[in-house]
Amino acid sequence: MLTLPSGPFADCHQFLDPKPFLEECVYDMCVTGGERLTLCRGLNAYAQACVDLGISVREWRSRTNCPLTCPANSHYELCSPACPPSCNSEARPTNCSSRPCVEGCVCLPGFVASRGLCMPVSSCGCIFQDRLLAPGQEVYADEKCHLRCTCDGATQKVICRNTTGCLPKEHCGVQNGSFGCFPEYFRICRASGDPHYMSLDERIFNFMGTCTYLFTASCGQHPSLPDFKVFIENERRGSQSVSFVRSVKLEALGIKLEVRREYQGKVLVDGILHYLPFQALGGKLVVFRQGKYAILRTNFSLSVSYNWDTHVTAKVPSNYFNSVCGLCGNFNGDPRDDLGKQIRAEAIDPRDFGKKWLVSSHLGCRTDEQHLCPDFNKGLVSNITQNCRIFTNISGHFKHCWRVPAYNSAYIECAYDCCRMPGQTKPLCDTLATYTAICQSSGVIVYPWRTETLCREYQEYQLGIESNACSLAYK
Ligand SMILES: [Ca+2]
Repeated sequence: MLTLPSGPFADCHQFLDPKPFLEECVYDMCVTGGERLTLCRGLNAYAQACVDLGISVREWRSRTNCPLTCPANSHYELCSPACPPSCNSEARPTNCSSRPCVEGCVCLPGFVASRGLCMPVSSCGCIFQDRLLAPGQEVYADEKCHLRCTCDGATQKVICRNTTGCLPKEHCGVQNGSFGCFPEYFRICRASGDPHYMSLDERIFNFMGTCTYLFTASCGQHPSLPDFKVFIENERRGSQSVSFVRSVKLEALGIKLEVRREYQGKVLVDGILHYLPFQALGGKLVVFRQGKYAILRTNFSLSVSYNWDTHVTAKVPSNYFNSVCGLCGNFNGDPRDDLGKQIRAEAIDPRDFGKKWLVSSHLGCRTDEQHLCPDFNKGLVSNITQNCRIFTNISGHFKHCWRVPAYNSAYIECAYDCCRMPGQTKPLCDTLATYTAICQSSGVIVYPWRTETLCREYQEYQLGIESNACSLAYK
């Protein structure tokens, strides 16, 4: 067929000698035992060489049974345009109209060629200030974050509008390589131990409820900021008067994420169990593991962590200032009003506050647990002081932690837990682990404190330091 004077390649013979192609084809067919694919490849080589010289060949594929497989949303054509429509029409070669047609796959109407495939025109994105924007992507076109431009996928045009600029408690600048409005700062709320709470405004209180509560949620924020809700479910473990976190839920961007104590290393996404790391909505929500913690992070700078055991944090960006509610308080910079407004000189009872944020009750859960230490006696006090001295030792393992504001409550929490659960070492170990994480997350070094006799059961979770370094005795 390659050399037939009346064959499909005849028009090309005077420009390109087909004999070497014929010889090569025969040789390859001999080597492969007459394989059809080899024949197709040999014929295609000559057809392609002719097209490259600007010579069109006639239809040869059907009579040789060498069909061309075309990607989705395209069909085969013997004579198709040399420069098919693509997302970037400006990048088209200038001499397209004078080029002869080529054999190949042609995208169906409404689709364009992109990286060897046919994509819907609406997925092309826009070219703006010499950069490519994805459909729906928004950027600022000025240095003060006032002119906001959006790529319209349907038209590939960028639409710009004037805005009032960044929200209060946001700054306009560059972060992680992208330019836009970002929170000025963050505040952390946490529940730890049995459990102790520290609100976003750093109010510390104890609340022993064992039901499900609203930990923190958006409440009346700016309309451009997404809604979110973080719930914690507590449980009683052993002791009758204390509670621990059993589950943390984050609802944001239409997805429900839950990290439960019984599913170590995993996350429930809308009720279905997934291994970590996990991401949804093209990375707008991600869940990954960092040390002993599950980190749930959103694209609007809110993140939640839980160590599948006792310690939960919610890191809230400053653009939600004075626009959150729940056990973590209102985030208005004033710790005094975090348990609600004080009426006259009466002390505020965290149980009343906790009741306010009760979301659901499971069988046997209680919100009105006594929160005072029942058998607080002098013997116990000295015992507590002994156990918790590790936190107050100014030259000890936590000696650099004093510059971390949240560390101030470490000793109180430790004493409280030891009082609640006398004779047990787990509360002390948990408090030590919690404050290790708090100090380390502030970039402060904590010296290895686990020993053969203290908190030995977690030896495998060392601080990333060789285990012999931990023989430093706790005194
Ligand atoms: Ca407050």
